[in-house]
Amino acid sequence: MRGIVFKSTGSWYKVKTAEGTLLDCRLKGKLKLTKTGVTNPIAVGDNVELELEDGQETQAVISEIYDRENYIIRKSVHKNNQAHILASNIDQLVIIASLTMPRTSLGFIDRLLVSAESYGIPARVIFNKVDLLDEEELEFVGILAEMYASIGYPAMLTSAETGLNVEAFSQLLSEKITLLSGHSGVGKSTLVNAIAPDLQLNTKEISTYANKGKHTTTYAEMFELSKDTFIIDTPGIKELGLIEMEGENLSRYFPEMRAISNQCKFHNCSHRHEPGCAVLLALDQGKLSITRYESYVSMLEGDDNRR
Ligand SMILES: Nc1nc2c(ncn2[C@@H]2O[C@H](COP(=O)(O)OP(=O)(O)OP(=O)(O)O)[C@@H](O)[C@H]2O)c(=O)[nH]1
Ligand SMILES: [Mg+2]
Ligand SMILES: [Zn+2]
Repeated sequence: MRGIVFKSTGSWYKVKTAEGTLLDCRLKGKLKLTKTGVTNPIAVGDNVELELEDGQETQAVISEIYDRENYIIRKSVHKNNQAHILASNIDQLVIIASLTMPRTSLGFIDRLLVSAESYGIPARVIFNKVDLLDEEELEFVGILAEMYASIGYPAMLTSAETGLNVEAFSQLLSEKITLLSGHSGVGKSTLVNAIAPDLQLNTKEISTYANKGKHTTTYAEMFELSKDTFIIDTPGIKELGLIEMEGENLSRYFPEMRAISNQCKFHNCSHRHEPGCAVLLALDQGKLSITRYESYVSMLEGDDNRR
């Protein structure tokens, strides 16, 4: 029997079978051996083989894990050099951001986009809560959305409050497995509830957004919105791990830089100060976004620009 892992709570897993039954599962002993450096052997999104436990109808053991198409890791907060597989087999990353309450920094968005690039996962950006913006802010966020779209990340403005583009949001999730990410309080769960009221995800009034570490949603969990449409709601992720980037050029993960870096005079150009740099020239000519370039520099320098 085959199934998809919907939720992991330590040693138990909720797995949905192809027939649509939710089973409580544990791991068969031999599967507990984990890859070095990874704290969890099974992640949300994994395709697994199940065997019903003797005499049980709702309990099974996971006897096999099928190869992952991709997966996203998250560095463990507690253990150094330990990574946690957040989710696997993802079709797209949808970043939910908001300009206010809370403010999502462009650095945060760009970091997530770099992660998505490094995993080869298509990404989109949604600016939610636009009902809270004044005219000037609305214009600004419109320009941002156009900028992201122009470099390959379709972007859109939504409001779960007024219903603006909620239907379009629903459309873009259709028949895909989507990882939803974004700071706590930007409205991830509210947007999903708006298109799938039956799910009744927990949402929360937050009086202060100063502490972006507090999350209503506290674990990654997969939800089925309709047949073949799944979302993985995550606790407002601070950081997605990057695929090993040592010795590689970070600008590879900025598609707009990648597109022109072969025109730089030096093949290993860092696009910071080198003569004949096509990226610096394009910046000068207003062909590249300054905020994206700033994110690039800040990531190169290892700054924490996530908040
Ligand atoms: N004005 C306005 N408020 C919104 C909108 N979307 C969500 N909210 C409110 O923002 C608050 C936080 O929403 P949640 O959906 O819980 O946020 P979340 O992103 O799921 O947060 P975590 O689960 O903590 O990561 C709630 O009070 C929502 O009602 C919107 O478009 N406009
Ligand atoms: Mg939530
Ligand atoms: Zn260059």
